[in-house]
Amino acid sequence: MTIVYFLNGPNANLYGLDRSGTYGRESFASIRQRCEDYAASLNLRLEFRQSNHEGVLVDWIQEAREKAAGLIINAAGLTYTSVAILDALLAFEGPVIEAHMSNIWKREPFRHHSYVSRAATGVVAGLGALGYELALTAIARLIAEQPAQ
Ligand code: DHK
Repeated sequence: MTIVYFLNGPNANLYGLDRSGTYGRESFASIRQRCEDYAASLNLRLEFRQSNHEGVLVDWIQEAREKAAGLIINAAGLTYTSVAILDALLAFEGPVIEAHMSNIWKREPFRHHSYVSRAATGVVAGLGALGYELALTAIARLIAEQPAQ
């Protein structure tokens, strides 16, 4: 079965609990379940993970090089700072989708520059967890359309 890694960065575990409402009311556990169910309907095996630690995310991206056909990442606050995550993503050969719950370009200027984007095939932002389902749709299609090795 085709394996896709969906990696989530710092504080994503707080979605639904954040009082500003920026990331909606749905809990991270519920979003995860929704993504797993949707991935299964696309015949994808999903590795949906979250870490607050940059090095752990780098390790998972390196692991994905060996195991995954595609990768979706919401690096959260590390999007704007992490050359290490960018370098790990550049070493990943399959399609990469950068995902954000919020529309990062509508927010503070420091969220307008993404290191992740340099390694991303495409970007989904501002659509909440719906964007995660769209990212899964896109990655399934991109993997299926890849030329045979
Ligand atoms: C999530 C975060 O935690 C923020 O640090 C980013 C991103 C935006 C999101 O929209 O999912 O700036």
